[in-house]
Amino acid sequence: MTQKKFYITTPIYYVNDKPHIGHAYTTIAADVLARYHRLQKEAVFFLTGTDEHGQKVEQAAQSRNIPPKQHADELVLRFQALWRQLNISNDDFIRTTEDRHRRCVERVLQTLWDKKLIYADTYTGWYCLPDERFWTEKEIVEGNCPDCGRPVEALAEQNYFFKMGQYQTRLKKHILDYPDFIQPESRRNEILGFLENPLTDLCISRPKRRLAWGIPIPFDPDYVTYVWLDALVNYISASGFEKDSDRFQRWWPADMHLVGKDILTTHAVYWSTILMALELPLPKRLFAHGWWQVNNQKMSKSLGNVIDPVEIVKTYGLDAFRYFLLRQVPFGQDGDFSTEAFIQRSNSDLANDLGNLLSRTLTMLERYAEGCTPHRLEDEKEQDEDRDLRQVVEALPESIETRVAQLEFQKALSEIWGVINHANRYIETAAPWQLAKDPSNAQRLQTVLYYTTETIRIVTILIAPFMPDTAEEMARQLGLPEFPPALPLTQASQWGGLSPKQKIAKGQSLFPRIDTGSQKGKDQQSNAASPKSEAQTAPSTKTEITFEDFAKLELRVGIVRAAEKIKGSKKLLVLEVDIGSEQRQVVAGIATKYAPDALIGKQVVVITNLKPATIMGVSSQGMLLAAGAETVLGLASFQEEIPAGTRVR
Ligand code: ME8
Repeated sequence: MTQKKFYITTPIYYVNDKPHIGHAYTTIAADVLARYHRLQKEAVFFLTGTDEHGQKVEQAAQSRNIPPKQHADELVLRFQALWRQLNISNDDFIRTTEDRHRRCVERVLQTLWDKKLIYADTYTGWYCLPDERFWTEKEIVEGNCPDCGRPVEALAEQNYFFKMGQYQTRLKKHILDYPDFIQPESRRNEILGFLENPLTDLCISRPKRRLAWGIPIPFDPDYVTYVWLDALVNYISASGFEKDSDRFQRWWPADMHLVGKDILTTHAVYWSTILMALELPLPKRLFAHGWWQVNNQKMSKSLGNVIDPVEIVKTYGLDAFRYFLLRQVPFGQDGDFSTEAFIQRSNSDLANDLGNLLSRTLTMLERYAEGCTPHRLEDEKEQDEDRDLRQVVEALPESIETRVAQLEFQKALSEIWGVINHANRYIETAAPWQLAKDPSNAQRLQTVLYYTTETIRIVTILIAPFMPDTAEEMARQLGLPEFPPALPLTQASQWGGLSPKQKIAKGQSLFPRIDTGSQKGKDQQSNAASPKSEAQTAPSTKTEITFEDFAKLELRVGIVRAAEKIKGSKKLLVLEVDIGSEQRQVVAGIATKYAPDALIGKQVVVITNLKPATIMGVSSQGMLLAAGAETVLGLASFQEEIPAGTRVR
């Protein structure tokens, strides 16, 4: 059987400035897909690179008073260094100033010229300088570019045009015949809407006197190639077009072009029609993801709010960053980056849910299984709670496969975290520390340990494409004999694959909690964080109390078993909290900070002797300890696994 192949690309980024989180986003998403398909044992070709010609780059070089090639040579290093830092597993990196690319662009132009699909004409119309795009009178909006909103300028000049318009019907038919070609659906409809208007021909040259920095047009040395035609060709020049036909046959068409929504038209329309003219198959899928803003503002140099991925990763760690970007918003939709949201996610999902699950399980294996992975005991009857856990875990690999195929990264991760939280609840219910007290429960204890460890093994495999370093570290601590697994990911993550009697190696916690207190200093330097209210941080002016006063408080460790919003309130949640001896209903003003689902299985500290109160018609028998004043910043809890009901003093 021939090995399935997967060819995935990112946009090639302009080297006019250093990369920011937007660039990191597309490239990380592509990396997750590349890794996923590699773990499925497919042959993967993952391409990224840089777009080094055109006006933007020429201007950036001019502003630094250096030649454009020198500028590109310097800037490209930042992209390459960032991809190394972000653990990007690209197989190739193409620069449009490389010979292999230039030759390919020349060949494309010559072919189209020979086929009489390019002609010379005088262009009169409107031009958007920053976007390097021509617009018709009808397209511009009150004298501004319909794309970026900046003023357009009137232009009349002799140029070369590609007969793009003649492919309109064919392109429309292709989009209709292949519903998956452009995704998400809303973007596909946008392009279909765009194609309702007559498709004009595409100006593919720029006179050298106006722009010198580009690939010369092979049949007219007075012109250079339009930067978009130049750039789009990278997808075939890097995969062997006209140079290595075996290689090209193997990889083309690309299985997936990942792009931001800003450059969908150039890919869906310009690129598709160029490929039609070259008689080459179109890419199988084109996915346009959403846009990141920062604290609900557009990222821009002038606002000084551009998020530097290098800084984020240095401060909070790589996998927390990779996780946040893909977990926070559905891939096709726009997202908002704030340090607060980042820290909250990292602390709750990574430090609390995943980190605690691993560390408490390893601690139990050390204590109750001689520091080894457990056996499954065949004669122990599976109890309801075991079966429930097994069934959700068994359903996971296939579901993740579907999610990843649909680029539903957010859903994939939230399903994995659903299982992590289920396992945390399972531990609470099965209470291995109680079982360990009575030797007659030895078999039951081993079974509980097996179910927990097997769940973590499967989670480890499934998070590997998203968080490769974390998965590797988890595999090491769990003593998995083979990582990444030799079997394809969906098979390796089937229930029952845990090798018993492997020595575990409990290490440092995967994700130390980010201390929001110490974060404050950093936030003040960084525009990424939203300002905190004074009340959160002002020194206390309250009067002193005696120890006896303090001793009146009864504080206990609790575990949240259920949580839901209170209708009509933005702030309030009603929780069922297990405090050991009983389950308490507690109303807490934490809904702006925590989604109800994120709280299930979470350890909290409860004031258990507070007089019951009725809040918005709901009875509350206790209170949770939390940091923050008007805005809750986090719930108090412990790093260690502590049984529900334990006194806190
Ligand atoms: O357009 N949110 O390069 P470019 C999400 N060279 N993604 C973002 C983003 C944001 N705020 N900002 C940038 C070009 N991106 C051309 C591409 S391809 C043949 C030529 C990401 O440096 C997103 O993927 O302006 C977007 O499409 C791309 O960076 C634009 O990068």
